[in-house]
Amino acid sequence: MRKLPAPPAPPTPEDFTSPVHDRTVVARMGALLGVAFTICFLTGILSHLHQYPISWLPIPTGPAWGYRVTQGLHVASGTASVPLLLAKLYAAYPRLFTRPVVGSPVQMLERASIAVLVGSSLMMVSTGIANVAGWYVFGFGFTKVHWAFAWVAIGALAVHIAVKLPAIRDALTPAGVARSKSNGRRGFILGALAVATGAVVLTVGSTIPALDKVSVLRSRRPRNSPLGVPVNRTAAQARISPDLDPATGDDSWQLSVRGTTGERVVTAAELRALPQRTVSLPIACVEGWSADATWQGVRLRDVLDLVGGVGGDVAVRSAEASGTYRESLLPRAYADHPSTLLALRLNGSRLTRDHGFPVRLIAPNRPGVLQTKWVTDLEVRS
Ligand SMILES: Nc1nc2c(c(=O)[nH]1)N[C@H]1C(S)=C(S)[C@@H](COP(=O)(O)O)O[C@H]1N2
Ligand SMILES: [Mo]
Repeated sequence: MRKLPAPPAPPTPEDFTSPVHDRTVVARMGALLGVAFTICFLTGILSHLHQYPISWLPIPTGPAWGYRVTQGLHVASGTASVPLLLAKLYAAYPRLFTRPVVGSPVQMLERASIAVLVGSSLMMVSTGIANVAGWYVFGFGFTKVHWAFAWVAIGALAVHIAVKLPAIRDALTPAGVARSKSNGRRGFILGALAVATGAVVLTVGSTIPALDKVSVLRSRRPRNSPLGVPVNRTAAQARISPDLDPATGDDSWQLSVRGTTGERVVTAAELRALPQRTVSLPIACVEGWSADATWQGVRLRDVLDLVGGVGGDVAVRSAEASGTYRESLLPRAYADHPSTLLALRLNGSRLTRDHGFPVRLIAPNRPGVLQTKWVTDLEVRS
């Protein structure tokens, strides 16, 4: 009887002969990815602090464009990480075939941290991209999951760097580079960088108006939107009563304001009788777009002066019955800021229903999600 041929042995890292699978390439790609992840992580923490403020770590009200820049960087660095991550995984994957599978404790830690790092990184970029695309396929709260996995990813990254530090150092020293089979494979790395840059350029027009035409993959188009600002959630989506309509009910609405000296109703006519101000402030949406705009309305602090002044943080509530962003909390320093308005007009026109008619909040250096539309109710929390 003839013996069956033995099954082929699994490959070993040495079977992958492309010079791209080289430790210097892997280490250099890792360094680039590390920069992108760090920018993304730090700007993400800032965004989280805006949305879930900590009393002992107040966020400054300026510069007015601050959140626009950090959120733009967050989305751009997250976008750039996708090709960088794929390139790094491609360069490194032959190491999956290192045997034994379970080696020394350090090796086990190394493998486990890589599994967690790769999994959580993919989770971060996929939820982030889906969010920017406004595609809520995942049946969970985006912010909570994105936030939790960010810590998993950054923790696994710290372990990964710590475990690999000797190897990284070795691969990146001049002697290490000289010993590597590809001398760092510059073409591959520059190619990955070019793709990353291209991905950013094709999308960053949602934030940088000058690149609007080039960014064919951008998620929003401020310039083509009515009143020059995209709408993230329409009045219909937010189930705002059709009675709140500039065409029919422009004078029938009112605000309820509760302050340190009591509660009162402020009518539309009273609000219009207060000094009207004009400010230039961006809307910077966490979903990856931003736009400059000119707003007209009354200072929030002028309204609060009717009920005892800015005596604390201010809860800003809307006509929206449910929804995560139906209400926001405005820290005291923001409520007191001269640029913080209850806006009645946007870019020279009366607010449309979708932009928050009759009145909406606009404050400097603040995420779009917290610029509450369809405001009905203010409450000072002293
Ligand atoms: N009440 C309420 N206000 C809201 C929202 C919302 O869902 N409900 N969405 C916010 C988000 S996510 C953004 S980016 C801005 C967008 O304002 P715009 O639609 O006028 O551009 O409104 C904010 N205000
Ligand atoms: Mo937003």
